[in-house]
Amino acid sequence: MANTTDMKSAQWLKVAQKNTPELHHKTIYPQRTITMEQDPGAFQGWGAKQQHSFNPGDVLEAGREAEFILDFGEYCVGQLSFALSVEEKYDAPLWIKISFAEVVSEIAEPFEYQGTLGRGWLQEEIMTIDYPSGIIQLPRRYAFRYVKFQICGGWYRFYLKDIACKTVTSADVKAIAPLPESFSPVLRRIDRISLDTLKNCMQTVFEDGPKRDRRLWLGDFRLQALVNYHSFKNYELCKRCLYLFAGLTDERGVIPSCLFEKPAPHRGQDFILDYTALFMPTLLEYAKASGDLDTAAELWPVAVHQLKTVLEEVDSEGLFHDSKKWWLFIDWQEGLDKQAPEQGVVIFSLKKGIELGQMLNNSDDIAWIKTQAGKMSAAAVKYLFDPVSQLFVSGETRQISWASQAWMTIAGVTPAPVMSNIATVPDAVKPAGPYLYHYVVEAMYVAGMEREAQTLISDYWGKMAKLGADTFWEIFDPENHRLSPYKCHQINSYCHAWSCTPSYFLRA
Ligand code: RAM
Repeated sequence: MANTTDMKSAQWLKVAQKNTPELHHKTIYPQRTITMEQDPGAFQGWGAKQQHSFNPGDVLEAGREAEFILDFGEYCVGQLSFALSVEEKYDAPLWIKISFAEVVSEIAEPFEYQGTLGRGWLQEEIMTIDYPSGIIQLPRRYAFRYVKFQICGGWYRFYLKDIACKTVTSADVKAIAPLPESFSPVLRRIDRISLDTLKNCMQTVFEDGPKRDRRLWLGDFRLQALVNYHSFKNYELCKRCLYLFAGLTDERGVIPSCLFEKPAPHRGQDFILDYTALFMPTLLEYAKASGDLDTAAELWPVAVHQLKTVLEEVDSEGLFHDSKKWWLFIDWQEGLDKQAPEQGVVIFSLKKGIELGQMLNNSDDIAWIKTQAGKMSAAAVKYLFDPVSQLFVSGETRQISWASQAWMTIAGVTPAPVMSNIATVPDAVKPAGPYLYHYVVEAMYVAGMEREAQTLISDYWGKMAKLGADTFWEIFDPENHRLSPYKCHQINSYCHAWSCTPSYFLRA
């Protein structure tokens, strides 16, 4: 007989299933044909130059061999279809290679792939067609703005028309009003790009990226949900994601850091300590935004269990140590010491536990959570705060990083104005990507540095916008456009969930 935990998991996966959102579609057509040009001032050194404008009824035609690059004019997530026909003197199968690109470099440069992730994420299809006529519908869902067709036929002409993408999202774009004119044009543009990013990641779960990894990650989900509460307000999708996590805990009761929907919901292999801790805040934020206290009450034991699990890494004095049993994420920055930032994440999550516990009147749990939060805050000041620099330090090397100051500030452990102090330390370890930049901006708001926060949004996300981003990127270093945690910039995701948060700051 199935035990109670299994029964609960099955029940929760059913709740998740019931909350599968409605999907919205739109048909998008290519706007123009382009060529790729090397341009040192453009993102990753490549620009797109218009060849011809392109209208929905237009036909692409050639004989023998041809290459066409189409620009859809906006970022699309969906299925591509087109109609094919050939001259009567057709004498050989038609070979077609189709490559999709979120950004120009993906098709401007050949895929000489040596990255660490599966090559299958690079979006391309090769087909050989014996009888080229009628509508061709490509098999996958693609994420792109540009499509390259490379075609090879025989001694005949071929014709390509009705090229279109049927897009898909669970975001209801009608629910959104643009930011008021009182915001600067730069910030309004950043907001629009952020919402496009979120919309394209909103599918039957909050995906981290519609090109890659196309799955639900807890750390990304928390940030997407925050933006969603102030924009599309799809509470059903948030509920589905919470129940998927709760329904897929492992034998220790720990929720996975990522999960897959197909062929049936199942957990990924990664366990990130900071993500695990953040389940509690994510549940609280959902309850506050949606008013759905029933879900919060039902999943409260799961959230408490996550806190208990991460506390196993904290010593009797309240200090976090890396036992190497977990993946400590925080950011992709190489060499970043995670001790102090993790200490901050756990304190923050405990405090959110107190808040949710109070909403649900769970006095027993609140008592021990309070004790732990107090102990960890005291240990943070005693062992990780350096009175000379007036900054938090991390690990044995006593590393000074933005990550440590940001997370301690968010956690409310502020023996000094560390967010302004760090600005005077040029060699402090900086964030490498938008996920940590989000928390730096949040810490600035918490510290009352509203002007600095808005400047950072305009500078960092604004730089991506200036470089032509249609949606915000997974990783962005203004000094190194080809930075990739996976040793290949082409496999980076250029529409990435965790980068959509400027809209949260601008709209909340
Ligand atoms: C990557 C994804 C995802 C992130 C994890 C840590 O695989 O980009 O967004 O949450 O790493």
